[in-house]
Amino acid sequence: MRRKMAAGNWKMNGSSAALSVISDLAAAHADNTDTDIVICPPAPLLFRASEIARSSAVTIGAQDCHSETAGAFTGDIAAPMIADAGATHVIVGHSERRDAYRESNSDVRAKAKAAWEAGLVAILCIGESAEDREADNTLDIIAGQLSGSVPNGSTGDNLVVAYEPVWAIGTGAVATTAQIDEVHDFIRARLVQRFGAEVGNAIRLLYGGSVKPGNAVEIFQCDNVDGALVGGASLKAQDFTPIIEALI
Ligand code: G2H
Repeated sequence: MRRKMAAGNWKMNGSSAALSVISDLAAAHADNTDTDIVICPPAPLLFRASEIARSSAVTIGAQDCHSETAGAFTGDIAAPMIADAGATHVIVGHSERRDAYRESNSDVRAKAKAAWEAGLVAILCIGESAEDREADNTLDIIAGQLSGSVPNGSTGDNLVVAYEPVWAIGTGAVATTAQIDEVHDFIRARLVQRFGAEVGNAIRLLYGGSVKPGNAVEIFQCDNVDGALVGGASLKAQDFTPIIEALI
């Protein structure tokens, strides 16, 4: 049985005042031992967020890391720094970074490897564009992203793959359960083929892209959906809580 996961990606939103969302979630889910709840705030909030979440059901993740451990990389954050701030997870390869910063599959692979070396769980994002889907290339794109972005050596629990169709991110458009099933079953098969049944079946698969309280229950009924990576609806405890509860 894979543990369920609800991961919130705050993107470039939030301030120290928003950290009350973490204490609210921790209080609301004090008895929740079934679901991993991960909040990924902007980097300046990581340390305080980790302090607030300490000993609660909430854990903290970063939104990106550099592939090197230190050096002359102005503005970047190394994976060991994220761990040092008390976080346990890091998102790598989000489509916004693949797009805005031209991150390639090999860049994402190096970041995931750096995350593992720092003892972090990598939440590795993949997903096709609207053009890819219209051209019926979805599974080819997913296959290429998986083979190119996922490093060798997954132990199962150090990797979470988030399928986020780019056309569904922040748009309100959600993939149908048939579309989610098709892609998640494909990802699972590829992971089992590459890492073997034990590891491949242990890696959690999240769906992301306009997940809201109103659509979470239906999405979570898909066999190979182990949770969600949630953007906008993770910014308020009252929106994120029903999504977490839909997983329990
Ligand atoms: C996709 C998702 C979070 P939203 O980026 O990763 O954002 O839920 O706002 O579509």
